Formats: sequence, structure tokens, C-alpha cells
Amino acid sequence: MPSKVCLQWANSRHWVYVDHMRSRTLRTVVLALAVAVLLVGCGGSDNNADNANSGPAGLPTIPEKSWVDQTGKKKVVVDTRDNVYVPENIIVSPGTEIVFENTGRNPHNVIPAQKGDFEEIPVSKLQPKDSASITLDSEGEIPFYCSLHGTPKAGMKGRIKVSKG
Ligand SMILES: [Cu+2]
Repeated sequence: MPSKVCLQWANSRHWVYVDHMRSRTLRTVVLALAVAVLLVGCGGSDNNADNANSGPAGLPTIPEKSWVDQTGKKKVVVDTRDNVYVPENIIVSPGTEIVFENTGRNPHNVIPAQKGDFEEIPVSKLQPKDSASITLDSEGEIPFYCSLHGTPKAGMKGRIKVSKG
């Protein structure tokens, strides 16, 4: 069940109901019930294993709002900081040069979560102030990470979606 529906349901019926109630105890009970409905009815879908791990390499899908659309550019820059890629999740056109610029004070690397998705950028090529790039020609969703400060699932990680748009 989409969470929007649950919220609407709670808003339209119970919150109004609560406002008009005099008994504090009843109000608390109804409030608790409404919260329980939200948690059970909506939390379930958010934690749904199918949704959570249906991205590439069994990784969670990235919410729509977390993607930065940079399609139509010949070159895009991913600011490689200590210890985060900014932006973390980008959408690019096929053939775009994706430049990783190490603006941090530590070395980093760029490793594909799925071996062979692209040639990794090793630590030796991404020391502080270094830049190194990759180019992805085929459409797809490519997760990557820094093996010094993250894993495919946590920490210093990112994702590139190659899309013709
Ligand atoms: Cu790193």
C-alpha cells in the first residue's frame, strides 16, 4: 500500500476525529492507533525486501529524488571528498566523461560494485588533487564505492545511471 494513501487516511479521518475529542485518554488511544496503522500499514511496504534490494547487484533502489540528472553533458564532475562522492547518484547520457576529482585530504578510489562494469580507478590515480575519469557507453545502472571508506552498501558509495533520456 503506498504510504500516501495511509497518510491521507490518517489525516482525513483520525486527525479530525482526534481534534474534536475531549477525553485525553481516548485521544491518546486513538492517536496511538493511528500511529500503529501508519507503522504497520506503511512501514511494511517501505521495508519490503523486493523494493529494498531490487536495484543492481541486489542493492537497494535509489529513490527518485536522490538522483541528480546530468544527462546531455559531455563531461560531468563528481567531487570526491573525505568521505563522500558529491553528487552521490547521477544520471548521465551514454558516452559522458565522468571525472572524479579528489578534493579531499585523503586518497580514494572508485570501484564498481559489480566487477567488470568499468575499469576501476585505483588509489594511485586518485591521490589528493588528482582527477581520473571513466566513460560508460551502455545504458544501465552502475553502483560503485571507495574501498577505503565504504562498501557497495554503506559509507563512501555512489551510483551512475546511464540513460539515453
Ligand atoms: Cu575514499
